[in-house]
Formats: sequence, structure tokens, C-alpha cells
Amino acid sequence: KFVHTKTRSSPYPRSDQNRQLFTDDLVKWDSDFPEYRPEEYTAPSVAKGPVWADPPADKLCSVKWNQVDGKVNRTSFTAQYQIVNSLPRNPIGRTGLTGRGLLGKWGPNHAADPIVTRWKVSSSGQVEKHPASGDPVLQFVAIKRGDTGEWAIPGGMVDAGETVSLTLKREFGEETMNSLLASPEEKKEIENNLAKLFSHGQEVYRGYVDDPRNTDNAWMETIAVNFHDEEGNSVARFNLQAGDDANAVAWMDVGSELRLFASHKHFLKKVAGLRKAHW
Ligand code: RP5
Ligand code: MG
Ligand code: MG
Repeated sequence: KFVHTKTRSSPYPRSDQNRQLFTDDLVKWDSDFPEYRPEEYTAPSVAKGPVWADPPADKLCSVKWNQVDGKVNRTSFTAQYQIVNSLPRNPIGRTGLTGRGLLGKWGPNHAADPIVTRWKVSSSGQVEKHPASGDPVLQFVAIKRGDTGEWAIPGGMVDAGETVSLTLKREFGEETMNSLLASPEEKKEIENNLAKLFSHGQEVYRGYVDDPRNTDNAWMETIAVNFHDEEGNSVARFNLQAGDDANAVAWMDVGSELRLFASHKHFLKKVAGLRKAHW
């Protein structure tokens, strides 16, 4: 049974806030743990009340938990989450920290992860087979995250009222093509290039993300979708340029040795299975 581990890493990202540490058998809420006394933490960026953040705990009266609440999706892919002492409770279990940390929403914070792939080809144009498995090698577009420095899928948060399919395309454009700093003409070209590839994706995962920002009261969930350039003639040829919160971008070989942010390796494994690629 799944227990979160990256969620329990200490200190909390971008802070010197420590989590209470404990063993895997104490993650489940129904396991007896009388010594559990997590501290509360809200990052300054959230405490100052930006538009994307919920009000503080004492001003939450009109929020509709486990529902689509106006433009905010407060439903969870995992099941109905519980409300304990007026706050949502992490559906996987204890995290060693309460409050929201860096996350804007109490309860689920919805993201989308675009996994853009192509086959790895040699200089002679042949698809490369991995010597160990004999299976063709897939590559995906990875970014180096500014916050933890880890390589990751170029995913991002679903904005209020935004469709997931738009989030997937927008975040890919922002983080791997630097669309935020592009001129109107360049923006149009990026949009044209992405439209076709992003018109047909295959979902590989929806659910909880084992993200280091999760807390007892706030957590990440995502929909991960594979967009595959089979012939290597669309995105495979694009000019990649890191943008927004990404510090670098690269085509990365898919395989079991990958070390990635949060649960992203798990999503890549699903893609490798779907494409019958080396893992
Ligand atoms: C992860 O955080 C998701 O899988 C997604 O990749 C990412 C979204 O957060 P930001 O990239 O916007 O920080 O949990
Ligand atoms: Mg982003
Ligand atoms: Mg991102």
C-alpha cells in the first residue's frame, strides 16, 4: 500500500521549517501515534494573501469542500477527504506538518503534467534499442526546477476556471519554450507548433502526488498526460528554452535509473509501459 515519502522530507522546501519525522507504519491516520504533534507552517508568499491562495483558516466559512467551488476544483481524485477541526485532512496520512506551507489551497491543489516524448534516434536516423532490454529508448522533455533543483516534468497548477488541457499546453509553453517572455509573433508561432501535438494526448495518471510541499491540510494532485511525437517531426525539432520557474530544459532518456521530482518517475514508468519502450 502506498505511503508518501517525499512529502515527509525535512526541512520543508524554501524554508528552515522542520517536519516531525516518523516511520512508514505511522503514516495512516488510524495508526496509534499519541506523540504526534506537528508544527504549523505557512510560507510568507502564501500568508501575504495572493489571488491564487485561500483565506487563512479562521476565514474559511464559505468554502465548499469536496466540490467544484466556483472556479476552484476542491474535489479529490482519491475519494472524499475528511474535514477535521474545520480543515481538510491529507487523504494519504500524516506529513509531520500542518498549515499550507507553500500551497495556496487548503485541501487538494490541482496540477497538470505534460509528458512530451519522442524516440531516441542515432546519428544514422535509427531508433536506438537499449542494450539491456532490447526495447526502443524513449526521451521526454524535462526541466530543472528552480525550487528544489531536481529534474521534473514541466507541470504546473491549474489556474482558476482553466481546463486541464489548457494547463498542459500553457505550462509546457511557459517552462520549455519560454512563452512568457516571447513577443506576440513568437507566441503565435509557439501556439501553432503546440496545437497539433497537444490535440491528442493519452492520460497515464490522475491522483495524489508525493510532493515535498504537501502538508496534513494541503496537498498536490495531478493529471499526467503523454503527448507523443511518433515521427519525430514536430516537437522533436522545436527550439527548447527554459522559462518561468524552470532553470534548464533537456530531452532526457526514459529508464528506471531516472531520479525526478515528486512522483514523476512513477508517471514516466507508465508512459514507458504505454509506448512499449525501454524502462
Ligand atoms: C507536482 O508539482 C505536479 O506533479 C506538478 O509537476 C507540479 C506543479 O507545481 P509547480 O510546478 O507549479 O510548482 O506536484
Ligand atoms: Mg509553471
Ligand atoms: Mg511548474
